[in-house]
Amino acid sequence: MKPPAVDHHNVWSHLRAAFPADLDRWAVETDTGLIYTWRDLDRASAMMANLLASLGLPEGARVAVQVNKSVEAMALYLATLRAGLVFLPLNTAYQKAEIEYFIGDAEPAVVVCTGANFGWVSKIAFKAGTAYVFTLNDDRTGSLLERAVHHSDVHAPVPRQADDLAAILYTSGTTGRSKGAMLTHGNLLSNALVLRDYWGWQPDDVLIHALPIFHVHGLFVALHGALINGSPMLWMSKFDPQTAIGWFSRATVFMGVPTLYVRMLAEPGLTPEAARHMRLFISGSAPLLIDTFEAWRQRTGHTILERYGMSETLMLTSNPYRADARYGGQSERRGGTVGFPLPGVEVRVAGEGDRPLPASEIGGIQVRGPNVFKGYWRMPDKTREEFTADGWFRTGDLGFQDERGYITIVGRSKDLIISGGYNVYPAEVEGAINELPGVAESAVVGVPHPDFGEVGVALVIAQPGQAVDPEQVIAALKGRLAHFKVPKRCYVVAELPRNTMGKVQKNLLREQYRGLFA
Ligand code: MLC
Ligand code: AMP
Repeated sequence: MKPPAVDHHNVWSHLRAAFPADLDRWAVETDTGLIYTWRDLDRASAMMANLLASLGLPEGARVAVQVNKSVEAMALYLATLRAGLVFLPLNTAYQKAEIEYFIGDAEPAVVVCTGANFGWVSKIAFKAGTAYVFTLNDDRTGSLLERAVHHSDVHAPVPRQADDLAAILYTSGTTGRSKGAMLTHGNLLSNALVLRDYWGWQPDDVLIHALPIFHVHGLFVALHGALINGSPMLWMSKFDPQTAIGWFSRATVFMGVPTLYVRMLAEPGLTPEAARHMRLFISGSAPLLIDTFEAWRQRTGHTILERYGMSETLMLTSNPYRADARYGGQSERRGGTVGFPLPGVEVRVAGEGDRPLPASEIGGIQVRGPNVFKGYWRMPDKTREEFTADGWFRTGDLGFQDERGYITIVGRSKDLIISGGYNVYPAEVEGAINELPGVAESAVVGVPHPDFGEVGVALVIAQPGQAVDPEQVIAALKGRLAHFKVPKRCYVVAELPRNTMGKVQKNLLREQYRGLFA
């Protein structure tokens, strides 16, 4: 039976309304061979939502989650939406000090972690005032499920308005402190609906879900994309190129960061025949090299569709899936570009004083629209800084829009490294290095890497009379930071190049070390 038409903005209700009429059809098949029906997703998220509701949490309470990818973890996300609470996903790579910061800053009422981490996570959480800590493992065990099974599998979603918070996603800060981007039900819903139309989702589509579900790409773009079209998913707990290629014959849509495409290209099984059943390959979260774009076309006969987005804004631009009437009917997916602003999303390129620039001139990319977040959690000053006086959000990306309307990103004004689709802020890593014994100063820069696109390299200056061992620097950082943030190489140097103001010239360092992984 179809649920009634939705008269409010709770994203869950809109996803649920798109479920197929026959709830006993398959919705998810995992790489371990488990099959979940649409009814399973509905019941599991209802039971968890009833458990959350039974806790009597205040309006706007946060549910922070650091667990391995599983269908139950996805159901927990859906349950949080259903219950009208705020979902706060955390990368499984984050370590103690990072988790301590996020929990201290967000003050979640509920924390869900793996059984293996319960000891240290619960200690941090209870100290920060969290009322409930549950466990959830990727083998369908843990106290969350033990408690949820005692609750009803029927649940009426809590009505939400477009402006109500749905999720907080932490993005690292340029000055070290991470900021929580507050996303509303209206943000998530508008983006999901736009992408469903722009990427031409079909009734018989099947998505290969290969990304983690703690960032925008896997959690919103991929998951919402399938659910709001009632499309089943082949579900990979951890990306494996051979499994992905093996699934192409049963799927139609794949979404990945460029590293996933690079890894699949290294597989001899990647052929036009293997990819014949596929309809669409989408790439984003980091620049897709033109070599990868072209190699993919040669090896599979498919042209990757590249799009561009951010945690604060969800998806902003996309190459066309088919002729776009707004841009003279152009339908070409152009490698090296991120395409056109999505319908309803305004994009401008601005120069000095936030003045819009003419076509083809490089400037800061600024955006406006129903997709743009509400602000940074408890950082009104930071929020104000990132918006122009006339209400545009400054992305920190540099680019231009050509005469044909295509946008190209040429760099970033923010000091940021994007490694395998994860953001690494040099300021945060330098801060951690500078605290190590014997270190006077450091600089971290991104250099090209064949697998991750870009990785960090650390240059360290020792204090006078002190010896610093680069390997010990790396080892010490691995105890403090998520490992993807740890520079892949470290060098102790006598000095760093500086400009006349004394500022480290990172462009010279990037140039000097750019061949390191060639
Ligand atoms: C893992 N490692 C990385 C890394 N991923 N190092 C640098 N960059 C990365 N991205 C390191 C680990 O710390 C570890 O080091 C070693 O590599 C092996 O770890 P692994 O877990 O086995 O790695 P693997 O499974 O191969 O992971 C690689 C990956 C993963 C590419 C599959 O990074 C990934 O899923 N990336 C996708 C990120 C994503 O979803 N981004 C979307 C953000 S949303 P050690 O030292 O411990 O041995 C966004 C907005 C938008 O940006 O527009 O979409
Ligand atoms: P995040 O803060 O993790 O959401 O990362 C957002 C950033 O990723 C953007 O500001 C861009 O710098 C970058 N990004 C996302 N998609 C692309 C793309 N297709 N090409 C280049 N950079 C991208």
